[in-house]
Amino acid sequence: MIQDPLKMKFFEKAQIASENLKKLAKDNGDLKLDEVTVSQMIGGMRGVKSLLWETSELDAELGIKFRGYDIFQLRELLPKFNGGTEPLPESLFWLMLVDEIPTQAEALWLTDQWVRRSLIPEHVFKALDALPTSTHPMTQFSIGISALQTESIFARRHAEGMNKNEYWNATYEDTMNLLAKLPRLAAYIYRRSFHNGKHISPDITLDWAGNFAHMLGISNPEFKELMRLYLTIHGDHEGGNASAHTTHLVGSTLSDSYLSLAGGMNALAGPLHGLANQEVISWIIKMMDILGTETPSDKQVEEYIKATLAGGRVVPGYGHAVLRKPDPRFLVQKQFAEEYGLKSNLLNVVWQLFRLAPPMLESTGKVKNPWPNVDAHSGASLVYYGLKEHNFYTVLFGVSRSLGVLASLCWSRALSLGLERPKSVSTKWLHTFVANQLATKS
Ligand code: CMX
Repeated sequence: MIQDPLKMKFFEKAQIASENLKKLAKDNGDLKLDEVTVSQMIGGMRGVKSLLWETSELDAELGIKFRGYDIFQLRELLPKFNGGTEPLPESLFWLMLVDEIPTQAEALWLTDQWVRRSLIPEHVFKALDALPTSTHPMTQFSIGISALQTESIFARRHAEGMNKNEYWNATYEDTMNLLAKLPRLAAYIYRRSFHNGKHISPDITLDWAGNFAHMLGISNPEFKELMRLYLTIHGDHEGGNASAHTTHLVGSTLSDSYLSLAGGMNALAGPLHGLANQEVISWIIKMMDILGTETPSDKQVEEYIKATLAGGRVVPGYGHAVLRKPDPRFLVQKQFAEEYGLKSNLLNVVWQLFRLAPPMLESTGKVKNPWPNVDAHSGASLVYYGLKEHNFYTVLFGVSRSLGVLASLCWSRALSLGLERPKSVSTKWLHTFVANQLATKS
């Protein structure tokens, strides 16, 4: 019945997990997991344990672990392309979906699957071409993903009366098809926005990330390796971040993979989330412009940080809602730059900021994590290889993040997780509640 080895593994594992979860809910459904404080409600629900997410887990000190493996382990252990140095993002998807590191042959099978599924219908390109080329690439990306929804197997089968036992299957098919198409969609947006619509045909002998690099138009083989690493390390960050949570929330209504991912990408496009990678580079380049130098002194950088803070703005690329140490995704990008001998004034400033910004942020007395996050480094490496259009950077993040949020959507369907519908209250209710609690105590 099922010809697909990844789907077969997923089905077997998900069936067992689903039975176990049903039993857990039946036998222990009343156990309390957490309590919510007033400041958590006002401050964006930090730390409230209320989501199930199989594909990765974030530790405040150690950073992200994908099915138990950290970034540095995955850089070693995941299959590579043609003896290269960086992991294949396809193999991260395999790991996240079925909790097993794929063999080289399994990873290449997935590469081939995504090549076969990568064709984009003409109407999607036409929808994009109807937009001004100045439209932000993330807006185009979201529209492109929504336009692809015509291809949804889940939506079609649901309209035909699909049995709910088949939801996982249709979601898996949509996810595989959508992931296969994303590099072509993103490259199309890049070339129409910044290269006069001179598009580059896919190279079907390449892997998912390598072909993406090729279609962007950057031929340096090192850039392909950077893309493999980039698309791996941004792949997932557990379930509570805004893009993951949004994809999950939209998906909980039984919206298909396309509509769910478009929602998630709209969340990623915010400056406090994925857009920070564009903001970091714009912020540094603005500093260089203002100072009239690409090699600012420590004192000049400190003054610029001070002015940013005094202006009521955040230092982009620094801080995190969960992490309390330098982001390993920042560190691995630095490691790549050092190993490949990347040298530029921009990279020097990124590393200068790593030295200067944390103590300054710490001295504000309010920033909980003064360390760099993933976005502090990524742009400088991209500029080094010639990808200089900053407002495209969040699309790269989005292509990668789709791996994790869509693997998770498959799990949400397989585990029959419920429609999200937390309880809301008004500020009036909250004030009354607090007053009553205080009155009872006194
Ligand atoms: N620069 C200046 N102030 C910062 C700061 C930064 N980089 N990071 C946090 N703060 C401030 C917050 O704005 C907040 O100030 P107020 O009390 O005046 O509102 C205070 O410090 C406490 O915030 P926090 O608890 O440390 O951080 P949050 O969990 O509220 O926010 C984040 C986390 C990422 C939104 C925040 O650190 C930030 O705005 N960073 C810059 C933007 C950025 O790099 N975002 C990318 C994050 C990674 C990603 O999702 O891609």
